Amino acid sequence: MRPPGQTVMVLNGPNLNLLGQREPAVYGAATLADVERLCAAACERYGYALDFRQSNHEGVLVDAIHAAGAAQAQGTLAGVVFNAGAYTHTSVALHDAIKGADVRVIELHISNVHAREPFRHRSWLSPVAQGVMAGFGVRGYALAIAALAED
Ligand code: CA2
Repeated sequence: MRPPGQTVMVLNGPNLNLLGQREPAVYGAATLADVERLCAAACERYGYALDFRQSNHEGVLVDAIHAAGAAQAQGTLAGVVFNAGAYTHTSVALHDAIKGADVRVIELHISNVHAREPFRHRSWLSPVAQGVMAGFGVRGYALAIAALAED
């Protein structure tokens, strides 16, 4: 069990700002604001502060991972729950950022990517992630925060 008082970064990639507005059959009805509330409640249970972010831009996500690595090295960050969206399947830059920052990342997907199109089966993040959470809907965010806390 990690000491409380740290921050958890929840980082969301491209198009996740549209959550709850389209494709409810795949991603559910919860909005990103709902996800932020759910994450805040999960963090509160473990005494964590929440740093919740979303960006549609790969470089902004790379910068966030670098900042997370620095915060983890200082002892102020427990880890990152990262839904990189479609960049999961394309981004060598995010793979390199996680590896270079030496930061604890839980890769997260709302949907079960392995039950979907073959192009979603490939992840550049999984080899550098501590673990992978997929297919539990937005509840997966809370489960991932619990996993960081109970590790
Ligand atoms: O299942 C997930 O969480 C994904 O990371 C979501 C990505 C997708 O590219 C990954 O393969 C799996 C897509 C995020 C886009 O989210 C939208 C939400 C509502 C409407 C349109 C897009």
